[in-house]
Amino acid sequence: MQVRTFTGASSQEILARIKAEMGPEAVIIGNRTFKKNGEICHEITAGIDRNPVSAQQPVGTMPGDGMPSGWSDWHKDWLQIKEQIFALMKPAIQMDRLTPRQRVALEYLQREGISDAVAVDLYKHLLAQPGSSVLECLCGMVPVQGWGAGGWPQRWHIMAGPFGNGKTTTALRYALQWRQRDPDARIAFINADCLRGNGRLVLRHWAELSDFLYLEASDPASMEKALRASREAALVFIDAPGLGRHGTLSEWRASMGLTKLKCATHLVLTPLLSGVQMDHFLERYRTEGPASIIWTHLDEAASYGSLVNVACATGLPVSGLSYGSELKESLASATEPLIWRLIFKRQLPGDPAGIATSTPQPGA
Ligand SMILES: Nc1nc2c(ncn2[C@@H]2O[C@H](COP(=O)(O)OP(=O)(O)O)[C@@H](O)[C@H]2O)c(=O)[nH]1
Ligand SMILES: [Mg+2]
Repeated sequence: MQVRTFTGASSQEILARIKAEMGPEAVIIGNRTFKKNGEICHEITAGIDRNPVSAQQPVGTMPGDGMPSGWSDWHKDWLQIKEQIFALMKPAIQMDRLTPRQRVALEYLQREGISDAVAVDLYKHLLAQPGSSVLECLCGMVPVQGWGAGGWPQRWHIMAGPFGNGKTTTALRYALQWRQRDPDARIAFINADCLRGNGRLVLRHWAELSDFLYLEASDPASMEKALRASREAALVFIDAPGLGRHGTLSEWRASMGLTKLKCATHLVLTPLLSGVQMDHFLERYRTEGPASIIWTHLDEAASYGSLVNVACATGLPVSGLSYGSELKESLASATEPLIWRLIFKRQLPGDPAGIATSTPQPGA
């Protein structure tokens, strides 16, 4: 077994280094937190069993397969170990070092489901920036880039995410909003989820009603044809299918000849999923290039801590907030006040009380 010890200012950073340098199969053997020159330092010891098979292959690869054998078990173990480490670190949060307001806000967020890793991170941000409010720190941790021409100049937009999360509905709503602002805009839909009957009919129906170009692509040849047919459009939505349990978005893009397409990818997620399930999706739907998170089914969720967890885990900005099943008045372009009102006051973007312009003051 190869054993290495890593030190750093945050456990998140150390875990990322362990994963990058030793691979996802590394197992945490020990951890400790200590003070050095008045600063909190973290030390994590990790080990990896180098068996003959994995020693011959680069980390994370396997001939003829996207994942090494037993990868998903290792990944699950890894996530559990990670949570345990952060649970151990939680006592390192000394609430009495925070102001009463900061304490109330942090405790509230923990009840709303922010992960231990995010709680520790926020705590460290608050200590590092004395006098700053919780919202100031959170804004630095949760990037926002609202949907619209200003933030998203790309022509091609891939809508990705698990089945039923609202990819097709969201793309239609984005397109309808765009059309309202620019009635002459040419908008196209490439339905790559066209093997499922119901969603296909809905999309075709609305595309025809709204005068959007509608194309279908279930393989690389028809995708290439569809991309060519839609090149005059100002805005093209590629509606991707949900992936099987072992599929990844980058594999799907490669299989459809989309690896080099200069596009934005919007990951459609719902806070109804959390914990291990969400981590599993984020791992499989990882993507390169400009990308965002669109949160859907907000009207059905009871708490919104996962919006912060996912932002911290992926670094991706939130672009849209969907809060109803209708095509109209159920999707808002994301803004910081809308997000913080949702998290701290559970106000949906469409709530009359949520349409005020001020930002909520957590702990007030
Ligand atoms: N309640 C609620 N339903 C939604 C929301 N977004 C989408 N839906 C509904 O969820 C179902 C699945 O949406 P769809 O766009 O077909 O999902 P897809 O499989 O990801 O393309 C449809 O009945 C939508 O009307 C939302 O924010 N809230
Ligand atoms: Mg769909």
